[in-house]
Amino acid sequence: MLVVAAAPSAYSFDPATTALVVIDMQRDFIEPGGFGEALGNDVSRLAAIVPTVRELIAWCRSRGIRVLHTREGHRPDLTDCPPAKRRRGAPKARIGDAGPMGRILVDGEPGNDIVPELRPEPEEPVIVKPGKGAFWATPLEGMLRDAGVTHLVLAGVTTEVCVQTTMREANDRGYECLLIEDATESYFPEFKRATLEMIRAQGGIVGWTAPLAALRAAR
Ligand code: TIU
Repeated sequence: MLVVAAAPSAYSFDPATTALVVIDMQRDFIEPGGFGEALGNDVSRLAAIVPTVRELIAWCRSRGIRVLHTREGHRPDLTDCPPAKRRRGAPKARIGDAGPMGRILVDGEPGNDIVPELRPEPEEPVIVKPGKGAFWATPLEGMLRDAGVTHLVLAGVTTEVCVQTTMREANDRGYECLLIEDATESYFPEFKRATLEMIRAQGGIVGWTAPLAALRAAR
């Protein structure tokens, strides 16, 4: 077992039964012209964590921790995109509309690719998800169960939307979850701060948080 100096308390895990889930580090959220910008966000904040996420992935690979990636993406016919989701907000371009990186938030389009710095290894699963949470309408839970995974390390974007939703889904399914503080980011700094606080409040009601340096120092 390795022990991380995490908040609100020490987080213990066995690399053999742990998976890193890297959430939605895709061009749609990180580069101009994708879904994030279409919603009116300044996407430049998110690119700043790419080097840290890259280090985290490399560390996990070197420790034999399974690495999984997710992308938020819809089928080209949008049959997995509820009209309520497509209508939401007043975006410059809606899901499925043509944008500078291809159709917005559609699987297979250039904008839906994971950023090149974080390209998955061929053996690493990439879960394409139609929702904010990575468990909804995906094979993730069965994949984790088949692999005997009990602990999840989480990273990615955005902290309070897809990352927090996934962490809550995982927590309700019995996984012990650690969110890496400097490997997640939001378009809204105050939402990131609040999300980290609410996750570890009440004795870790949703799980644990720690910076990458604490994970690297785990013994
Ligand atoms: N809008 C926003 O903050 N996030 C999303 O729509 N998806 C993810 O967080 N991946």
